[in-house]
Amino acid sequence: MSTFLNFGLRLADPGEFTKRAFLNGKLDLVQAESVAQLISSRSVRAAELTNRAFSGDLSNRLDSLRNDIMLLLSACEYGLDISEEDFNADFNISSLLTINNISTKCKLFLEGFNENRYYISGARVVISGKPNVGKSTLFNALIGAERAITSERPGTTRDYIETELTINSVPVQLFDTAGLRESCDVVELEGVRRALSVKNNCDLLLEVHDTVDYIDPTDHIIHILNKSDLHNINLTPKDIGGFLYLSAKTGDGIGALKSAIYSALTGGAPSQVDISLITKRQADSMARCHQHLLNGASFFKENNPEYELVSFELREAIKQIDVILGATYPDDILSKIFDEFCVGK
Ligand SMILES: Nc1nc2c(ncn2[C@@H]2O[C@H](COP(=O)(O)OP(=O)(O)O)[C@@H](O)[C@H]2O)c(=O)[nH]1
Ligand SMILES: [Mg+2]
Repeated sequence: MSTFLNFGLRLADPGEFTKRAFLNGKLDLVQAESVAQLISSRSVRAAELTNRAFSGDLSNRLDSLRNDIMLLLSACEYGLDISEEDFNADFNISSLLTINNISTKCKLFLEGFNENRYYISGARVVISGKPNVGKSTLFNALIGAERAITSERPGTTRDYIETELTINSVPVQLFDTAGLRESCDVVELEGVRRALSVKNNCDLLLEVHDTVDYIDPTDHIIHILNKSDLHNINLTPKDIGGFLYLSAKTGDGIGALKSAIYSALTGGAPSQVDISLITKRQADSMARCHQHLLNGASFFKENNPEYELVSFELREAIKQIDVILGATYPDDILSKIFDEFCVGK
């Protein structure tokens, strides 16, 4: 290889082959992104969905959505041209219905992504809480193995440890963190700092308590009241409202916790969606497209529809679909996408 390199041969950049296929119009950006996703798929569902994107089925759906918006845009441009006397209230109502239908389609795309995103990218789930509440014991109970060291001495977990497991086919990266407490020990403080950084960058937090603390019910947090084997006699259902009550030590309630994790990540029922957006980049653009359609609809609702403004919003919505498909793209987006590929793809 070094001989060839001396002759001027160079190694391919990450994702270079796929990038060239994209730049030469053989693949659109959705298909190009699906190559990397397909390779890193960690669940059958992820492989199925990324395969639908690779085959062009997702792009066809997006094209059809773009077409719907384009047709409405043409109608509105026509509305701009006709005089006020010719203004047709029926046209206004039917256009409003159409824009609402299209925005529902966008919403379905977004909901489908939310249901499926963790099947595709995996979820970061972090166990957090004060020292000694049973975080490491819970970590071991969830993975069904003695991985984390547990002890009655607070401050046993000095850093964080992580492992991979699947919960109902959703790939989960599970983190056990150091208990958050004030300390003068430099090593422990570093553990706490790292625990905070993992905690701030997760998809779902399992906050463990061993007493009934005040809790603020927030999305993306499951509050767990651990050690049910010790104090279940004294607690009423009212005391434990908002908590998932379990014993990490005996395993009682671990099944219910896994179901709660699955529901929090996917919305509960197995997804019916067979074609889904597959990256956050795509979903972010779809959310912007949806917002432009909602803005557009608000200009119809008046008795005197403002077609200039509707047209503007429809054009902006179309631009977002073009961004998803890669019909228009800023250069830095391309390097961001393809740099994540491994060499030789
Ligand atoms: N009785 C009982 N003890 C528990 C339970 N979970 C953890 N412990 C004990 O609490 C102590 C601290 O547990 P550990 O998992 O190290 O806590 P961490 O500091 O939050 O990681 C250990 O002695 C565990 O055996 C539980 O569900 N029931
Ligand atoms: Mg621990």
